[in-house]
Amino acid sequence: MEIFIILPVLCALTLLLLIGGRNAKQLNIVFMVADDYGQACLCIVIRSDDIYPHGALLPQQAVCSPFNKPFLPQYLKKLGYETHAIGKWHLGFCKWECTPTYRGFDSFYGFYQGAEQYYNRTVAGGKDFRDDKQPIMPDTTKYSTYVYADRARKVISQHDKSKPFYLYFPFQSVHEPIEVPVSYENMYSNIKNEGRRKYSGMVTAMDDLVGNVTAALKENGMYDDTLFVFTADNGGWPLYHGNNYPLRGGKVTIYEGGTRATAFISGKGLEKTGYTYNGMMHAVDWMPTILSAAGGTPEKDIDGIDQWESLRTGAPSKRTECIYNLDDMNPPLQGHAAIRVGDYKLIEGYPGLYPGWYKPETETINLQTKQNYINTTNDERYPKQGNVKWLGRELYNLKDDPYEHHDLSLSHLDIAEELSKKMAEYHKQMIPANSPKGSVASNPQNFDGYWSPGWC
Ligand SMILES: *[C@@H]1O[C@H](CO)[C@@H](O)[C@H](O)[C@H]1NC(C)=O
Ligand SMILES: *[C@@H]1O[C@H](CO)[C@@H](O)[C@H](O)[C@H]1NC(C)=O
Ligand SMILES: *[C@@H]1O[C@H](CO)[C@@H](O)[C@H](O)[C@H]1NC(C)=O
Ligand SMILES: [Ca+2]
Repeated sequence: MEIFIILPVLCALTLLLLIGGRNAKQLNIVFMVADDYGQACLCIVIRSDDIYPHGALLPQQAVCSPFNKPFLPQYLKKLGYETHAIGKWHLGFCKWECTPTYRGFDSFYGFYQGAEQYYNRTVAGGKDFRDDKQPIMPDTTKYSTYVYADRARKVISQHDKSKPFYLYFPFQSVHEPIEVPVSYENMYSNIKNEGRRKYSGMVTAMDDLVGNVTAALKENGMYDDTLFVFTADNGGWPLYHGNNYPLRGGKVTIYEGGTRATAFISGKGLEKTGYTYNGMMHAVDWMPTILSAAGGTPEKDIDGIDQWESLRTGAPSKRTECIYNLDDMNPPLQGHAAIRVGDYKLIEGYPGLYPGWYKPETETINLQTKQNYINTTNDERYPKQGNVKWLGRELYNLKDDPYEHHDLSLSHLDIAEELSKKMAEYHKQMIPANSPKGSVASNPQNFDGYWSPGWC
């Protein structure tokens, strides 16, 4: 029963806690993040003295994650950890200082952009793969999960067992493009829709990769000292055969379908196990939580809350509210914002492109035809730039109405006002995002065909 998954959340994370153990020596930690499988990468809460990029970084943008705060592996190294990253980076790469081995990782194996082809490892007209700093091209007949499994086996088997081990594993799976070996696709021959059949195969390939990591840790005698975290960065993308039903919306919406995900933690260090944790947890809490599990002391002036004690023992969450997003840029007039306080969630502005409830494609029409979507061109609730008629406020009680069917913003005006004020307080702390136009200097043709640092 190691891998069992239910619906958890960005803002009210439901976690399965499995198999504990005593915390004698420093834990090994494996932090796995599935891409577009659930939980929010929407969050753009800007309240620092450095400038954050806006939204998902494009390959040509000369910007990366700011330098004013250390990354988790930088703290872990001070605690004696060996730190490895395998998979997707997507935190900027226009100069070496932005890249993984300059930001706390002893090794990196993967790609810099947000997505790429699973075999030929190209995206937006460039090749994208690295072994540490070195551009490489792994066997293009090999599906990427196999390539990553080989690397995981290598770093685990070569690990100096006298030191604690940290593996950050942001999976390429199950982001589009929809590609998978036919053997995995054939496991779902009952699914008529081709895209959904392949997507299902991709999930199983990812599952096997988790099994590979587990097996390698066992073979190397590290498994019993390891804490696992598995989560996802945002909801499934309906357009690319992901599914969040019965939750509303999906990736690129602020509804729960875009912001809840699957997650579990398992292994060493947990005291209470075998249950579902319903406390509120935000994606930014992982950093101080993992640091605390590793024996470190998180800084106080960060947005993330150290939830290690709560997760370890099953105590109530230390978080009572969270921001989903505060975005003034997209769309420019309505913005795009949401906050949760207790059971209530207030959305202000544009909720996102896919605001409906989409059943898995085995049951309905192919979503690529878009027949099942609200036509946002005609629906005055989803105005385009220039149309400010719609107040753009929705209020839900997520405890009673987790699928966001019943807007309470008019019937519970006092609660809506209260949440709106809280959101305005966060808003005051915001600084403008840095979202530069693409730079021609980024062109991979200048770098032997690879997306490469050296142009900012
Ligand atoms: C990579 O693979 C995709 C999907 O098969 C294909 O469309 C694309 O043209 C390939 N690119 C290169 C550079 O081979
Ligand atoms: C690990 O990966 C290999 C292929 O690289 C595969 O044959 C094997 O079944 C996988 N699973 C486990 C649990 O090792
Ligand atoms: C949405 O409505 C507009 C205006 O009536 C129409 O031009 C467009 O084709 C519709 N889009 C879809 C996807 O049905
Ligand atoms: Ca994602």
